[in-house]
Amino acid sequence: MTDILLVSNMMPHIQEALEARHTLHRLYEADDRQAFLSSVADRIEGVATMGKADAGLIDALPNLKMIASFGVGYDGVDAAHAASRNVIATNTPDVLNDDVANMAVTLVLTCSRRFSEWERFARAGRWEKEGDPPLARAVNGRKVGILGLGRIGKDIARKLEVFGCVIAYHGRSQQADQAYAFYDDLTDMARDCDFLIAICPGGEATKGIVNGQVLEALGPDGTFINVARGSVHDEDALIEALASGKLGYAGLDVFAAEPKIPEKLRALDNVTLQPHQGSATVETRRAMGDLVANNLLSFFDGKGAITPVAECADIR
Ligand code: NAP
Ligand code: 8YV
Repeated sequence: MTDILLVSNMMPHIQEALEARHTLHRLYEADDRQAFLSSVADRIEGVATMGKADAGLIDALPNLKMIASFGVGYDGVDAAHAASRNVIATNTPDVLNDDVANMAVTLVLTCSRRFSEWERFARAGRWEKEGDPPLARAVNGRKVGILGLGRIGKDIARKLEVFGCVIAYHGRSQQADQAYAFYDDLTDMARDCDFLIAICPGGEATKGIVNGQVLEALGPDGTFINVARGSVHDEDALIEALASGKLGYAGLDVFAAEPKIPEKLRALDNVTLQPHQGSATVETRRAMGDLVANNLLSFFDGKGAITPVAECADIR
């Protein structure tokens, strides 16, 4: 039996799978988290978390061996620090590709057809008073630039090709096995595209890379979709571009300071908002939870972690 710290309240099936074989300590239930942590710190070898484990937490646990994080994005886990302490960190890749890609495609269609706007229009009884709303835009034949052609980005590309979209991508390097047009400059790609979809990791390296210049290049007929992290866009610049009409439309699943969405953004008509729902289906969340539990079970059975993050790939 191993002592595992539950940093956050995780899905019951994760807790049940772990509790059948190990001892769980629930940090999220403690009134005094610091005192609780001190009382169990020496015993803890595993951590299960909803995407957060900073250097302070890692250093507070001298016998820590593994951090299993729920979610593929691990910008809230200090993986480099974990690796420097020989602690292995895992995430939940691949099992969520389909649903997150579906969210991106839904946002593309929702924005191009002004679905949320006309839904509000119909619901408010404006149709009978004002007549038909203005025409929307087709997606067939339109150019989509993907910022981050990784596991999910490729799935988005494949799905949007079925709708007749023409795909391009930007990343740190060109992928030899991909036929899509590669742009080494994000602004250039935005200028050439009708849609820009962000699906790269969050964190310092991508902080604010979708800035005012990129949004202006996308232009008044352009649409920005973010299913990556809110840190990837400059939120003030995004609000300004949408409000002034320099950018046509946005579909956002992620925000800079979740769960807060700025009032100014919520007030705009030319934006569709989702409360970070990319992977939020019963099926996908169950699969993500299974992977969190199975990573811990496999590791503490001596069979190794299943999906270590890149920084920890060499740790056994
Ligand atoms: P992935 O397979 O690692 O793909 C990431 C892609 O981003 C790669 O193509 C990579 O290409 C590119 N990239 C990395 N760093 C970059 C940089 N500094 N500048 C430009 N491009 C960069 O990851 P994934 O599984 O597809 O997931 C991607 C992200 O989606 C996650 O990290 C998470 O933040 C987000 N996500 C959101 C939700 C949601 O609910 N909205 C759900 C799941 C995931 P290069 O290496 O060539 O740069
Ligand atoms: C989850 C995500 O909503 O996997 C990710 O990176 O952003 C989403 O799947 C999140 O991890 C739940 O906390």
